Amino acid sequence: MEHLVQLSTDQYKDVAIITINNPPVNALSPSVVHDVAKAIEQAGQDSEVRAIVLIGAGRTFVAGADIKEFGKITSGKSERGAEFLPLLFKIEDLPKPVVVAIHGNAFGGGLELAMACHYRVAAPNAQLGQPEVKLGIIPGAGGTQRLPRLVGLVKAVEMCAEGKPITAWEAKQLGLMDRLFEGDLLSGAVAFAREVTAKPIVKTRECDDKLKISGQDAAVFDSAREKARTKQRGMKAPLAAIDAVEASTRMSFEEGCQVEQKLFRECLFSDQSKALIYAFFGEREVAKIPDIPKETCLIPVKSVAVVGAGTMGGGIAMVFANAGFPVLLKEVDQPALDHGLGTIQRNYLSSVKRGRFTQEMVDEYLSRIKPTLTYDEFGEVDMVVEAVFEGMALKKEVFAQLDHSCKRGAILASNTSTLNIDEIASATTRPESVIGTHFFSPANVMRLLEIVRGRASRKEVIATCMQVAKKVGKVGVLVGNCRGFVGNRMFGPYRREAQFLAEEGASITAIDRALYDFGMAMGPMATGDLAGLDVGWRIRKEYRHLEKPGVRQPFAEDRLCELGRYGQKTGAGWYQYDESRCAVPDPEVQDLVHKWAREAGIPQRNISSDEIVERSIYALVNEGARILEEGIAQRAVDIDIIYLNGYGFPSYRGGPMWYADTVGLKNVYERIRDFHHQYGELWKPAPLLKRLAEDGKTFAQFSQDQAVVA
Ligand code: 3H9
Repeated sequence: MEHLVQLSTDQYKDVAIITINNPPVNALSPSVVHDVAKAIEQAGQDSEVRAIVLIGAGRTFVAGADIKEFGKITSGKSERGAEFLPLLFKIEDLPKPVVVAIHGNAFGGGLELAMACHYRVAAPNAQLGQPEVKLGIIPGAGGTQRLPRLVGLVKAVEMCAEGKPITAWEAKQLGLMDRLFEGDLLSGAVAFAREVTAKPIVKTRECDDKLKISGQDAAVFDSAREKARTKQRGMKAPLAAIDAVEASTRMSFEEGCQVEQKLFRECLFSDQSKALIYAFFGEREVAKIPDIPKETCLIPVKSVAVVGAGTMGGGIAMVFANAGFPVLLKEVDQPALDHGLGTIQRNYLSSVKRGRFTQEMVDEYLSRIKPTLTYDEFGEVDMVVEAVFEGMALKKEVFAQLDHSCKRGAILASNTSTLNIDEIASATTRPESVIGTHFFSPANVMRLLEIVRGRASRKEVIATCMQVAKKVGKVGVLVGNCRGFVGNRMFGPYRREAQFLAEEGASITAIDRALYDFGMAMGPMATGDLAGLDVGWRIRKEYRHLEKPGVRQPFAEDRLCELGRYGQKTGAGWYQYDESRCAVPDPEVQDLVHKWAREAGIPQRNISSDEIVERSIYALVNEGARILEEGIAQRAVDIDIIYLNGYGFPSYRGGPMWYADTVGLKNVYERIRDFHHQYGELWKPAPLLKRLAEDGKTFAQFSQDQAVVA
């Protein structure tokens, strides 16, 4: 086995080179830290060595502490990790200059390591950051104390509290980087190290110039807290990170590190951090499909076509164009095509205004989208995404046409959000090439992509779609074929309960407020208004014949639709909307719902926010348990990643299944059993939930057990 850390010298033997080699991202496991410490000591004692270069092997410098270790620490299985902070002091105190050479990422502990070195040089593509807050923790090895000393308070607070990385160029301007090398980084770093041997050593921890607090600086922390409370609502780590940086202005470096340590440990042992770390690994796990080996052949996808230039089709075309794919965009007639292109242009324009893209970038993206009214050029493309109106007959017509026009081997994907992918595939002579790619609206913004596996979908087609998802910046999650797939199937009961609660007397604003306070990006009523209440209304009408007689069904939303209140698009739904689409509570709706409920004989009562949350979230969990047992979702984590990326579920709660595990499945099951007794059939506990609750197990354990069996 290769050593995790290698010590060598350059050809003149006066510069030692310490290379961290812990693929894939050189995470600082306790063994790496131990070996770096040994190498530093050895190089320090070598009388021939006048300077040291620290570099990472492979694709990156160091992506941070080894996140896997955190779980071992919080579960009491490991006490290691305490050697890192002393190593940083050791490096800083060395009488020989230590130059760190950064390529790829210097994240978290990687940046903390770099800041303890005396000089930093980098390749221009390097990125530096303290992204710990995204894992629910804060920098834990002096990052909150050294960073403000190098970049100043304002930037340090921003980097530690928001977790966004900066480029090497920005780092250079801020004083975090000493030099950038376009060419070979190692030789540049070695030459630089030799150049600085004669200079006096400067320790970052002793540079207090940038910490001087002026009247204005004091406000930095207040406004950072204010921003954190709105932009990272509900999250504890950003506030802790701000406290830790603020400590650097009030006390010595050593005392500041102690404050940081205390806050770091509080965060590390919090439920939020456990949930966020679970989500970090979950996002990577969903890319792994048990029955599709890593080496599965991929279909080369160099060009795509999108059928339908409506809201979804246009957004999907943008997604591909932004990622470098030439896109054919097809509509049925010129006015529809012009309308679709107009929307795309307006969307791009607003991205330029918001500073997300430059005009040059947008010109390039637009040049990749080729409008068309025919299927004439479809024979050339490698993948088609159909995004026409949601109706089976129309979808089948389009797929029969695609079968006729596309080359063999091309991927034929449908953006359906509810329809049966096998039935759509049956309109072709090649169901093995047909698959669902369910984008979420707005497609160019939402990260989630549900990839729907049809009965006949080939493994190569699935593996390619998962890879395409990554290429276009989406989190692809493979799901099975059923009505609504995973996300929308669960969302049905969730929104059903919201309506029931309104019909039983909860106010519309109280329902939304309770779920917003739970952490959802939006309450269920406001979400309905945003998506359009008519969408669900149409689907319910189509499937009414499948409803069991005698089982309670919500009616308020259908009645609102009958009154022409479709939500934001008609200026009124559960709420009223002004020009800026700002929701205003509508007392008339509230009165109407009460009147309808009384007429239907539904007793009115006060409903607590706890009940609102339990009924809504447990409705998700119960349906999720069915989906899991049926194998529609491969693992509990797949459901969670869908909810975190497509439905505004708070990341610090890990997703509905993880959340249920933390509440305890026994508690969740008992509550659902109560609801079953009170509200009947629709609350029948999922058999899997019952079983796991009785066995004292979690959804996560169930998924692990399944993996072992497979
Ligand atoms: C920290 O540093 C705390 C400090 O203050 C110290 C306190 C004492 N550890 O994402 P990818 C794995 S906290 C362990 O697919 P990419 C990842 O799971 C840390 N494993 O690649 C995956 O494994 P697999 C602060 C890690 O190129 C593989 O590496 N740092 C770690 O798309 C490839 O990853 C962060 O929060 C890790 N630190 O993106 C940075 N990082 O192949 C977290 C990655 O088995 N990492 N892995 O699925 C990232 O943001 C991205 O991984 C990165 C590369 C941008 C680096």
